[in-house]
Amino acid sequence: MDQKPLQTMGQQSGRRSWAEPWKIKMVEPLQVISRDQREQALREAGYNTFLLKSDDVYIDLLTDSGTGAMSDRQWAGIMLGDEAYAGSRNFYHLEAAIQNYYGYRHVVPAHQGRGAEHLISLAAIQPGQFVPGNMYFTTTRLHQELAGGTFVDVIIDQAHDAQDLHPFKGNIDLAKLEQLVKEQGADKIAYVSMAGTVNMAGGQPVSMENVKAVRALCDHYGIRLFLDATRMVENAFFIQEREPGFADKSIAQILKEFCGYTDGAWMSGKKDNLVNIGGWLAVNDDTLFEELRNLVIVYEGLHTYGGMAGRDMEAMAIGIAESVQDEHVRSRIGQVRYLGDLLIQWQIPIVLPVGGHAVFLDARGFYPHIPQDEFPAQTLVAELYRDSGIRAMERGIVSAGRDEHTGEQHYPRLELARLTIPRRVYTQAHMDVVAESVRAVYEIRAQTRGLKMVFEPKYLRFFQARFEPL
Ligand code: P70
Repeated sequence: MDQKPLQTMGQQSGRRSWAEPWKIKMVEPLQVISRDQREQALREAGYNTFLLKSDDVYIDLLTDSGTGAMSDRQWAGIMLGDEAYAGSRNFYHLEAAIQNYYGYRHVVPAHQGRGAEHLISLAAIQPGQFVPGNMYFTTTRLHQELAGGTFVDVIIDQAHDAQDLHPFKGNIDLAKLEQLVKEQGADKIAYVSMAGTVNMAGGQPVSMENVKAVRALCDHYGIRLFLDATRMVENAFFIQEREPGFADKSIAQILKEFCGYTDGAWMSGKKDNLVNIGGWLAVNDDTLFEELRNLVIVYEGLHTYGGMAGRDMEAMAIGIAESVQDEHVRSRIGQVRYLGDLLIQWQIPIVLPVGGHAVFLDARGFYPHIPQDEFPAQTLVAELYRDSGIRAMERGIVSAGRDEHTGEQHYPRLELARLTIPRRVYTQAHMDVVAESVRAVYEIRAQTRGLKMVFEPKYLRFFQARFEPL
């Protein structure tokens, strides 16, 4: 039998290979349970991957949130925690890192992203106002609604089409935004809520040109522009790669320029900032800052810790500096893309172009025979777990939930299963195992049946809903 010569990854792509800019110092053993045990675990978890025990999971691609590996420097920083109730030195390190890399004037710490979302929503939304944004995110929209606001999706249409190859599918559609402002009046717009790389669209970026144009429109109408900076570093990579004029700028320069067009940001530090827990809010306006600094003590903790231990703040300050290193971001997104490219070559339907933090499987492409209210993406994540113990996350109709006024389910066009890659945790070999499991599940797609929901919680139902096979 003829054997093809083996090729490295770089050779397969016609370039010199490159690798992660780190080596491994400590490992965490993994185990795989048997197929029968997985079947049982799935039943006990109500076919919801959020309800699985992590000991029953082999490769965990549920989320990139808080699941990254910290560096030796960050762990050293943990030992330097100053656990003073007030004025911890670690807070000042964190504040300086945010001011330096993101460029905002004032910093308010929070225990994680949704803590920060809660505060900004309370401070910046009057009941009855609208909050336009580039596609909803679950926790963000919920906090906007709990504060009395109504979220309006103003992302470009291409974002809702899994196959559209637009390089900046996270962009805001200026015409949609302006129409809303004209219809409602500028005083009915709380602020524009822009996310850097849009999670629910597949990790898709916003261009510098777009944020500039949105800024100009906001200035024209006197509206504030706030940024969900959770994965903004990854957004900066796409600008460097795709937008004319940015190839020679560093990720750090692009990040700071982008943030400079916005009035403030909230952050889940558990993603880009490379920590297991933490978040922050940062704004330029003095009055708004005073209000946020007052609110944080009610809901999170004193304004110099906001729900974090001193050591957590130190780890995040160091993580921020590491996160903007060009080599780090290139290898991080390179790994996501490696998995995506394998699936593309095997003609498995995924969201294109491959985004920053995850490969999103298009469940409609897998299961055209399963109607959306039989939960195709939920079915797909259950099938993947059954096949190999790999855990993914539903990002379709279950995540979209119900309309707060009518109680009707939202029917999002995107019905996706997210294979989310934690930062600095898994190897290329893990990605190969994942790709082969996705293929195995794809091959049996025609026999696969949907699910019915048998328990539905009131808030963010995807976390705790339970299902049974049809
Ligand atoms: C995920 C996580 C969190 C997140 C985010 C964006 C763009 C804010 C937050 C909130 C965790 C998650 C959250 C809700 C549903 C599923 C998973 N995203 N903005 O896995 O930050 O989690 O720190 O409160 O992506 O995508 P936090």
